[in-house]
Amino acid sequence: MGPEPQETRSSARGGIGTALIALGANVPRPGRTLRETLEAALSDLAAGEAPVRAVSRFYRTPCFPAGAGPDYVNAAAVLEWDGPPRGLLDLLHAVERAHGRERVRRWGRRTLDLDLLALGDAVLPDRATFEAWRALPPVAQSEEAPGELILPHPRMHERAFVLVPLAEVAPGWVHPVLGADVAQLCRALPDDLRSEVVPL
Ligand code: PH2
Ligand code: MG
Ligand code: MG
Repeated sequence: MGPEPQETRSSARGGIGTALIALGANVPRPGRTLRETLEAALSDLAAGEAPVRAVSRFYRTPCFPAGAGPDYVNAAAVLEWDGPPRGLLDLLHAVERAHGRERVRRWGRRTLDLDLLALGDAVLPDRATFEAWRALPPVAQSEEAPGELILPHPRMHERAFVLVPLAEVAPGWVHPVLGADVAQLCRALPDDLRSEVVPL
């Protein structure tokens, strides 16, 4: 077999084998800045069979929900991943653990959070389940966590700390349910939310 056609390997097109991830941290590890933790995580991902194709700038962002914790540093990246979704999730969790992440409380303080936002144009486990999670009222969102992988991430299109960095590395990725690309989703956010996301 020859090399894969160029278009399936391109980072920004959101084709097969393209994973979009969000990186975040709001508790520094001893002797490291938040940014250094995210940079170390990106090196680990590259070493762990998920080549990193593009990385956004690093941003300081107020914790969501407001007042729930210290500011985060957030970034977004495009990875190459041709295996099953579960394998990538396992890799992300392994890298989180290697950087001191303990899964104690949802939306708690964290030394490293790696969220899988999308894998190509996959909708998992199916459209109806995605829609049910997308429509979850805000109170239930803080109390319920899906037991299975939902893709795209059901909140990604609402969050400036995800979309602003993502718009740098995958502006043309089209959300397979909403039908808008990342640049459009980002522009649709309220100005005040977008302006809270400030490059380091
Ligand atoms: N992640 C959370 C909860 N709140 N707030 C910001 N600013 N950035 C995050 O990455 C973030 C958050 C849960 O994963
Ligand atoms: Mg998160
Ligand atoms: Mg997470």
